[in-house]
Amino acid sequence: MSLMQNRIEGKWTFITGATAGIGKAIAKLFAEAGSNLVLNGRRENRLEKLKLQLEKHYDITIALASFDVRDRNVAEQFLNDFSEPIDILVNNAGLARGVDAVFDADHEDWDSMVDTNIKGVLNMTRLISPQMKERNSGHIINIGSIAGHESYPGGSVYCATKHAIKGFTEATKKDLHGTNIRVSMVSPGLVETEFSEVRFKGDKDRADQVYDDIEPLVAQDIAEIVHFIANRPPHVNIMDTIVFPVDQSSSTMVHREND
Ligand code: NDP
Ligand code: 8X3
Repeated sequence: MSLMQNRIEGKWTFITGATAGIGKAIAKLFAEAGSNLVLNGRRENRLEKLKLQLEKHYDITIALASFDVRDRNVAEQFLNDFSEPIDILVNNAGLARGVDAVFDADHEDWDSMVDTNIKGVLNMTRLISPQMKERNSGHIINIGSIAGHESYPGGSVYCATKHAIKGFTEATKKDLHGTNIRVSMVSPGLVETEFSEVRFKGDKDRADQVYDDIEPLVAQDIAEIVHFIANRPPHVNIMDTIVFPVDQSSSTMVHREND
């Protein structure tokens, strides 16, 4: 068997949050591997641009699913109208908002994290897992975080949402016990994407400081791990992958060159 065997060519992969960062990098890598794609995100213009770019280079079919993963009805409508089987679901869409302590954090920030990071994943999994179960085949890959394995000050609700994803991923695997459906999670540390800009509400300087004097992970690093997980032989289920930059040893232990 070749190490390079391609098991995802021709499959349909649904990626949430494909307009930026990790989701966009997964879309590019899976396109290169010949997977057909359903690309989700709220910024439709970005999805259209990505579709054009990928279709120019790869002989694959791409559908756009421009909706908010928090909106269960719109997601359901899309999936009712979409006739292709989803082989791989990558639940990637997510965000952090703010770094306030529990006693003075903003309710709206909390709602957006809980509704996107938890309920968005619940919505998509609930809507897509029945067809996988019916076919007795499929792979659900959730993007968790190191924040789902430990907690840090200022990250209470973000960490809570990612702990929820860890529990949900494990329980989903158990609900599907005895089927051929695989359920996996990837738990990254610091990845330089638009994540910190979103967390600091557009304050680019503050966002840049997160990655100052370290060599952070880049979205491609995580995309390669997602691809590796999806491309394993059908009997192999990678449950979780914790991945840090070398400069990071825990959420709060970050080695900066000038330290
Ligand atoms: P980015 O901000 O670069 O990308 C986030 C993506 O999620 C965008 O495509 C955004 O698209 C999408 N998104 C956000 N809210 C929604 C929504 N309600 N409906 C649909 N799509 C949505 O961040 P990352 O790429 O870094 O984040 C991707 C995932 O990785 C998240 O789950 C994050 O928690 C996780 N993660 C990130 C780490 C990091 O350090 N960057 C580390 C560990 C985990 P749009 O705005 O167009 O809707
Ligand atoms: C994102 C990584 O350390 O900001 O999940 O929580 S961290």
